[in-house]
Amino acid sequence: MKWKCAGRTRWKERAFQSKKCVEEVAVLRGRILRASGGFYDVQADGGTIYRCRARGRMRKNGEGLFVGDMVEFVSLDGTQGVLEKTVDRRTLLKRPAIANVEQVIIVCSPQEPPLSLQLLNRLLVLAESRRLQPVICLNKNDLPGSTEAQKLLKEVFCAAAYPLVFTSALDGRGLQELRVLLRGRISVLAGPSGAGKSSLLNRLLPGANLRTGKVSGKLQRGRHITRQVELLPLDGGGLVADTPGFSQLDLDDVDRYALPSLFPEFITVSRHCRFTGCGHHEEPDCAVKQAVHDSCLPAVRYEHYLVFLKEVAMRGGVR
Ligand SMILES: Nc1nc2c(ncn2[C@@H]2O[C@H](COP(=O)(O)OP(=O)(O)OP(=O)(O)O)[C@@H](O)[C@H]2O)c(=O)[nH]1
Ligand SMILES: [Mg+2]
Ligand SMILES: [Zn+2]
Repeated sequence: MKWKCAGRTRWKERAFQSKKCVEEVAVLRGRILRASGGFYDVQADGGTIYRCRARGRMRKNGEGLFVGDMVEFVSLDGTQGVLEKTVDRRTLLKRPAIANVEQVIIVCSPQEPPLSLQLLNRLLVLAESRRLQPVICLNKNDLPGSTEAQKLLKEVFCAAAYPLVFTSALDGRGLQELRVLLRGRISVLAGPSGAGKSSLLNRLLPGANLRTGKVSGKLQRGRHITRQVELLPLDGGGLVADTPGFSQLDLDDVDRYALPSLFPEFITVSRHCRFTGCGHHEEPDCAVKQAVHDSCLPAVRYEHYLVFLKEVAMRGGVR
């Protein structure tokens, strides 16, 4: 096979050499932190980062390689390597495409952009459906309206018992709490554009230098600044990925019959519903509806549950 570019020839030769002596060379393990233009930056167990290419066989078989994947690779010269295979992929998120995520930090703000409980509930449902631990992070607590927003979040999410953290990337409040929640885990930051995800990471990781952007004045919307996905190593262990913000998000792979179980506060109460597998909608003697009526469960969570139920039911809902 002819190779047009000398650089690629060298890669090919070295990859071939490494294949020949793969039995003698120690196979290393590491995690893909970023992927770009056919190269993968892999952090080995010891912490060194190797720039790798995938073995031709992997590319031919179309074996997907994702940021977050654990891989086995052969070192070429201590800085470059050849990926041999992925190991133990436990989970794979589609958007953003990251493997093995454990936790999602949902970043929102009291204003710029304004707090949307429906978007927050939607993200919580998506996190639950992928079995990720959700954390709610209200950022921009230096802005007016943050005390009211904090109170609202405490009320709405008390029954679900989601961890809540109140931060400001501007004055640094709450960052220590956030650091503790991130430690030792693989997390992604998600949430609307402009809520301050990249700004928070720039505060937590001063070397990260992630691009941030102003929220547009009139629409109070972010400008979708972050585009690429990468995992950033945290001091003291753990990895965190910034993700692009979004304005719309559909529940396209949420199962209609699983939806009630994605609202954790409904689960215990639903034991008292008349029907097992109650959809908490038109069924008689529904304990969840009764609890909402008696103000024992937050009305806004139930209201959004019905919105999502309609959405997934209209789509056919079962998968
Ligand atoms: N007042 C205040 N402004 C903040 C805070 N955090 C971020 N900002 C500002 O909010 C704007 C958006 O911040 P980004 O960090 O780019 O937001 P993002 O969530 O990463 O946005 P996308 O990448 O578009 O999803 C910037 O002008 C930041 O300076 C904060 O805690 N307080
Ligand atoms: Mg960003
Ligand atoms: Zn019910």
